[in-house]
This record gives sequence, structure tokens and C-alpha cells, in this order.
Amino acid sequence: MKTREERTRWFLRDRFGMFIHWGLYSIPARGEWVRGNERMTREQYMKYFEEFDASRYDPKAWARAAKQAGQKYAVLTAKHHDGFCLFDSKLTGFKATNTPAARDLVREYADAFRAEGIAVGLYYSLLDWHHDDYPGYGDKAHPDRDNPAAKDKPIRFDRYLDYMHGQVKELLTDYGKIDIMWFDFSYDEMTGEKWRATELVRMVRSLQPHIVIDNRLGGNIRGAEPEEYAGDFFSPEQIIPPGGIVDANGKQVPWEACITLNDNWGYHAEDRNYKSPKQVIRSLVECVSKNGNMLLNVGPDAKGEINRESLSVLREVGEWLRLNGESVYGAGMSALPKPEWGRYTQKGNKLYAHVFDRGIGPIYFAQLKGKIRKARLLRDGSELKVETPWMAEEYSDTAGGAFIWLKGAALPDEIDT
Ligand code: JFZ
Repeated sequence: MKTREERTRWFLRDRFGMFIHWGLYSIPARGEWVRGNERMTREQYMKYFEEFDASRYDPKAWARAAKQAGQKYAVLTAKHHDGFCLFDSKLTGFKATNTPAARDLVREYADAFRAEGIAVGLYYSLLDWHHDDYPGYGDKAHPDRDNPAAKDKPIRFDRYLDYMHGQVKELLTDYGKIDIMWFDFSYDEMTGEKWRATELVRMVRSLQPHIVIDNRLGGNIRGAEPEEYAGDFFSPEQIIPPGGIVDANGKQVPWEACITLNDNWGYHAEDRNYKSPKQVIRSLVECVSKNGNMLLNVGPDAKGEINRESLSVLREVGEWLRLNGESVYGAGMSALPKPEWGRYTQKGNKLYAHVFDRGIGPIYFAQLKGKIRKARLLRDGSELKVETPWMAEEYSDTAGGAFIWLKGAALPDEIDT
């Protein structure tokens, strides 16, 4: 069997992916938790099932947008907590092929992204608010959590687990090579072997030996001896861990921050709080400077389109990456401490200085006196002058440093956003 290092090599090199939350919840357009949050009954939610037509679903356009944005892999919600399947599962009728859309949306996604050379990942919710054998009453998130009518419903959780394992098997058997399996999520006692997690992970790895799995089946990926189901990468949500992630043995653990573009994963018609391209670029750089990845989310609308606001951010991030991607792809943490004016990323003996706060005059590089062979502006290849400060010896805090002049240079800082 492959080691985690072998499995995650491409993943850590690629650094930047597209997360896609899409499903029936895109119709009410109040986020992907709408059925749970609003305690909708199954009947109330079924009206979206009867209506879902995906009439403007064009996965090739999604794949082009991801490619242009510089995203190297993608993760699509094959099934979210509402239990609705974007794929043609043989194990349920609650699937896209039975809606007016009448298409296997996962197959089209996988084909389109693969054709663009983008690695294909699938998100699969462990929670299921549609399945009769998933605990409803008393569960903290379920739409039926305080519905008295659901109180005495007999549950056979093992039947749900057979179903869940069966669907994962379908996804990893019928759709070609799948690069990432993104399970979501464990909570309270619903964790680890409650999902028959070891059995599940063994099946996943036997079907797709190279696959990269997230850590949300539970277990402790940072422990000295992680469980077999603890996964390949840590998945902090809406957070960039301050110093990266290190395990109990002091070893770096692969991680990926998943980040929304506005404040919702699923499409939300009224949420206009989009991050700027500059925020996204700096967050991506921050992830790389801490050896992490970024999975940036889009929530296509009811018809299947990624909206203009999202596309415009993706385009600008992609334009920055086209010029500066060398400092992101295959790059990682530098051994040098974080500079005051921004962040470093590093690849071999090349240090990438991301200047967030230019200040005045030349930029100071602590500890690098006499060590900089040459300096170039990444976005256009132009030469930058390296000078040793003449007063360096007089100032203890500047001793051992070098200054680099960025005169006239167009810095990432100055991209108008
Ligand atoms: C989960 C989902 O509930 C959400 O809808 C979205 O898909 C997101 C990517 O993942 O949200 C979580 C899951 C786990 C935690 C927080 C939010 N957690 O462990 O803190």
C-alpha cells in the first residue's frame, strides 16, 4: 500500500482547489443547511426535488473557470446532508436522474474536469437527513430533531451504514479515477467506528489505491499513531492554522483550509459578502507559507451557474497565479521567520517574498546578508537591486540583513481590487 507521503505528493504540490456545493438547496438559496436550519419536513423539501432541472448546468464551463483560476483540483458535493444525490445511485430514488434534470451530474462533472486536467474529488456527507435509518429525533442537526412524530420511529442504523458504504462504492467504481474522497463530518459519538470507518477506508483504498482522503471520519490525524481511518489531510474550516499542522511526532501533517467565497457554502441569493481577489490571494499565500492547501468554495445557483461575482474573483486570482504561480505550486514553508512586511514561500533555494506591506524605501531581509545571489520580480522577471545596508553593523536589529530595492516595481500589493 502507498504511504501518506506518496499519496499526498501531488495534492501538496497543487495547493489550490475548487470546492463546489450544489444541490436541491440551491433553489431556496438560503445555504446548504436550509432543510435542517428551518426544520423543513420531507414533503416541504420534496418540492425542490420536483423542480430541480439543472437547465444551465455546464460542467465544462465550471472546469474552464477552475482552470483559469489556477485551481488544480476540485471537490463536488455528490451528496450533502440533505441526502440528495447528484449521481445515478442504484440504492436510492432521491437522485438527480429522477428530477427534471434527468442527468448524472457527477459523471458529467468528472468527465469535464478530467478533460481540463483538473484532479477530481468527491464530497460525501456522512449525515443523511433523508434516509429513514439515520437518527432524526434528538440528533442535534436533523430537521426532525424535535419533531414529536419522529420520536418513536424505529431506526436500524446498520442499514444506513450499508447504504452509505454502498454509495461510496458506487462513486469509486463507476466514475473512473477519483483523486480525493472528502467525507463530512463526524460529531459527538457519531465518529470513527460508528461509521464502520476502518472497513469503509479499506474499501476506498482497495478501489482507488492512490486516493487522498480527508480526516472527517474521525480519529486523530495528529496523534502519534493515527487510526487507519484518520485520513491523509487535516481539514480546518474557514481557518488557517497559525503555524501549520504538526503531529505528535513533530512531523508536518498535510492540511487543506476550506474557505467560502462569501459567507455560505451552498448558493445564497442575498449573501453579497464576497472576499476580494486580494484577500483570496493573500490567504492562499498564507496557506502555502504554512505548508497547506486552500480549497475555495463556489455555490452554483439553482440552474447550475456560478454567479458573476464568484467568477470575477476567480478570474483575478487566476491572473495573479498565471504570473506568480511559481511561488505557490510546489512551494511551501520557508525555514526563515515570517518577515514583518508579508510572507515567504520557498521552493528549493528560491525564496519568494510576498510583500503585503511595502512601507517606504527598500525591503529588509533579515539574516540574508551576503546570501542573496540575485533578486527578480516574479511577475515580469525584472531585476531588483540587492544592497547591503551601510549602517547595518550599527543597528543590532539589522545586522546580518540585506535590503532589496523594489523601485518602480508593480507589487501584488498594488493590484486594484
Ligand atoms: C460541514 C458542512 O456541515 C457544511 O455544510 C459544509 O459542507 C462544510 C464544508 O462542512 O460543516 C462543518 C463540518 C465540521 C465542522 C464545522 C463545519 N467542524 O468540525 O467544526
